[in-house]
Amino acid sequence: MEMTLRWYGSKYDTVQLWQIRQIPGVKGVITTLYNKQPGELWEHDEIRALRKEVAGDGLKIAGIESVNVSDAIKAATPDRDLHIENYIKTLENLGKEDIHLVCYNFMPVFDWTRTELARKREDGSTVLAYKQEAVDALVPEKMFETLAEDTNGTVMPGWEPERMGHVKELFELYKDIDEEKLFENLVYFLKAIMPVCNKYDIKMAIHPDDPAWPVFGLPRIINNEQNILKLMNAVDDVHNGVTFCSGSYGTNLENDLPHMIRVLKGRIHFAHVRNLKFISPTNFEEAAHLSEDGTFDMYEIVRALYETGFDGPIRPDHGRMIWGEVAMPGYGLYDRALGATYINGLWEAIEKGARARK
Ligand SMILES: [Mn+2]
Repeated sequence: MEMTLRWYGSKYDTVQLWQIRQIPGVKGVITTLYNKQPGELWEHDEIRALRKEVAGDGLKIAGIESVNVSDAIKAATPDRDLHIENYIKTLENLGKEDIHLVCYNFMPVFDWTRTELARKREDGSTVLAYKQEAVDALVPEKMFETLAEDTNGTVMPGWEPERMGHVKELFELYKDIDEEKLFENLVYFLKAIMPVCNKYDIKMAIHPDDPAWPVFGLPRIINNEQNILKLMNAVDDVHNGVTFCSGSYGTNLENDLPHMIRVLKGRIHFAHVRNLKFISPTNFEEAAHLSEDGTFDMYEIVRALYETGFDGPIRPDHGRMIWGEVAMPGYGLYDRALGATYINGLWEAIEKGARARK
């Protein structure tokens, strides 16, 4: 595995590349061109400039999270083929800059949903949290407003204010799209981009839906073992792969995370490793990475990745806000650095234990 940290770019992130470089074991970042709208073309020189900036601080781009898929592609509107053409050219430009991993998601309207961005825990740290009753009490248009004051002045991916201004129209776009139709649109998209992925060896890694059940009646298709395997089989090419996000698949306690990792062997190209603490099955908060702070057995998750030969980029995921840091919720430096160090420790112990037994 290759330990990385997500970085939003010098214009948007409170965390700097030089700080990331000082986290033990982190040699790469997962980043994006944050100013790009879904469907828009990423020019070759823009990607080159980003790569050079990252290299200037002694790091590499280990992957892109995300090249966002537009609602036109997800909902198959008349702009779909134009946007797919732009996506293909973008992948080609990424390949030319030696970038071989692209994370994306296929969630309608909302990239991910939390109902609190700063729930206070006993130790005074704050975390993102989700409570189904809070969602049920809201109309979707109000979702962003309820969160807006807790963003610490940052723009959160998937929750850009200009996008949220059009929530009603977005819902209209998806009114006839059920799970089957959404799945068909995803397969259409993947089949169209596989040739360029093969040419440049670009591994597409779909991020699961978060939470892993329908929110506001919107369809969910990447949420459990059965559905992700269905997608792997529908486009049976190694470049059609998975971002294994423990914190997203894990929102549904019925998902057996280590087992899912094992059945997806060879198709997991990117891993997001984090822990959740459940108060009830539909009320959870994002814990520290350490097993004992949450609900998941992080040792078993990392062991499953190790034993299936996972060799792609891995990153700690949302961290708690600690030590007075002011940053994008979930994306401060301190707790993610602790998470990276913890995962590195698990990995070293598992690897050396496995070697000693040979
Ligand atoms: Mn994730």
